[in-house]
This record gives sequence, structure tokens and C-alpha cells, in this order.
Amino acid sequence: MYRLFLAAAVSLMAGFAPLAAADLVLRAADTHPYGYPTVRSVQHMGELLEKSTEGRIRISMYPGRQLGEEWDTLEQTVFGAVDINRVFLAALQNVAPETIIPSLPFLFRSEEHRDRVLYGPVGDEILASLEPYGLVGLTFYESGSRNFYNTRRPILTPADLQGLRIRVPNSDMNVAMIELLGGNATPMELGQVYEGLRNGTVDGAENNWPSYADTRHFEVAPFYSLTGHSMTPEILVISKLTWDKLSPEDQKRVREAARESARYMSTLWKAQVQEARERVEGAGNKINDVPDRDAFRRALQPLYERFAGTPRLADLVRRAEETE
Ligand code: GTR
Repeated sequence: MYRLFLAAAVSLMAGFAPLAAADLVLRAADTHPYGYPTVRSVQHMGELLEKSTEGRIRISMYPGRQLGEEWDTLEQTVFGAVDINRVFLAALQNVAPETIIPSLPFLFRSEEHRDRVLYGPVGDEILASLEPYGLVGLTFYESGSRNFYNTRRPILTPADLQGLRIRVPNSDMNVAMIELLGGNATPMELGQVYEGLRNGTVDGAENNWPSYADTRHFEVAPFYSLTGHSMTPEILVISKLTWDKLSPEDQKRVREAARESARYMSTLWKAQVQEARERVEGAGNKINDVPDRDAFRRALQPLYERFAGTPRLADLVRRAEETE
């Protein structure tokens, strides 16, 4: 009788204890829908993590603004209701000034230069700068070059933006960028932009090829002008509250899986840009190069002093520029 009781107790513990003690499901948010490279990359991170922790840690994805716009989900991440969040770096610029650096117009000379900065010591310092705000930066994801698009006319020179209402992500630096070019900046979350373009609240916005195509903005704003003014990346963060509950070994596994998912993202990205471009061109949109990209660079130069003028930020800019 006693042995039977013991056996039952042991099998009960074997059945429940490991699950209850070890299973951790991390809730991950993304504004983009299933199938978008950022979402697929975070899912890939989940698979890697599941493997390296033998099923103890998993990621459950909430894409397509299920948990709100980027700013809402960031707040939820600080309070631990969301564990992992993939957002555009601009969403953090008013919080942690270091995150402005990779968004400074024309900072990166090439995609290779950008990657060496982001995945080197400068990038690591920017990721680490988020901790006082309740977030741990895990990695950056590339996000291509951003270009202007609008409902009115091709943008060839900064003067063509004169008087246009341009949507920007909610960041002071982005507002100042549009003002320096002579446009009227309208901060707005990405999810509101399609309707804004359709009803004329805004005349235009700026984004990379995949976002221009996947949000269907190209259907309402046919002029896409290849200014390539910024290469602002995406960022993957985890709540500091969640992070502090992980063992040092699991923290290492999470970081490694995140970093590996950034490599995965790069392989998806190129194909996505190509596919988006073909879709937009196929729809008959008016795509134009800008004859003098330097005119945009000169017009936007004051942003460096205004938003990265402190010794610490200026030093990060200098080190980014000096990165080979
Ligand atoms: C996209 C980015 C989104 C979103 C958007 C924006 O490129 O992937 O996370 O923040 O830009 O302009 O708001």
C-alpha cells in the first residue's frame, strides 16, 4: 500500500514538476503580420531557443498589432506583460538618446559598414543603453534603406518636399528631419498611415520597400523616390523583468538565439526587398532616383549637432564613422 502511494507520488512529480518548474513561454510582439521577415526571424529565434533549452523556453508570437501599436507594446514590455518585442529603432529615440545614432541620415556608407557598426562595440553600447529604462537590447535586425513616398509628385530635390505633410514615426529627430527638408511632419503610428494617406491627413511618409509594399501604402501613394536618407534598423528587446528571472546560462542562450535570428533575417531580407520592388513596379507606381543625394545630406547635417551633440553621443558617432 505504502509502496503504491510512493510510486504514485513519484510519477505525479515526474509528470508535473518539470513542466511547472521549467516551462517558460515568452510572449513576443511585432507590428508586422505573419510571413513578414521580422516575424519569421523571431519565430526562428523561438525554434533555436527551444532546441538549446531542450524545450524549457519557447516563444509565442503575437504579430500584426494584436497587442497594439509599437509604443503600446513597448510599455507592456517594460511592465513585463510582453516579454520580447521587435520594434523599429525610432520608437525608442525619445527614451534612450543613444538609439538616435543609427538613424542619423547618411551615417552608414554601405550595408556592410552598417553591419560592422551595429554588430560591433558601438552597437553593443547602444543595446546596453536601454537597461535603465526596463529593457534589455538583444540584437538589431537590418531594415534596408528608407525612401520617401507620397500621393502628389516625385521627390527629386529637398525643395519638392516643401509643404507636404509627411508622416514620421513618433520621434523628435524624425520630426526635425522633415522640418529641415521643408515638409510638415506628422508623427503617427504605422497602423494609422494607410487611412491617413487615403483621406489626405498626410500626403506621404517614408519607409523601406517591404514596408511600403506590405502595408499597401503603395496603392494610395504612388510616387516612391529613392532618397535612401536613413538605414535605421529594427531592434529586438526583452523585458528587464523577464531577463532578471533567467539564469545566466539561459540569458546566454537567449542572446545567442537572438543574434542568430539576425543572421537569418539578413537572408530573408534581400529576397523580400526584391519581391516588394517587383510588386510595386508591377502595379505601375512611379519610382525615381534622386539626381543629387548630397543635397539631402547637406540639408540634414544639422541633425548631428542637434541630436548627437553631447560628448557621449558625438563620440559614438565618431566611432561609427571611423569603423572601417
Ligand atoms: C518599418 C518597421 C516597423 C515600423 C515602421 C514605421 O520599416 O519595420 O517596425 O515601425 O517602419 O515606419 O513605423
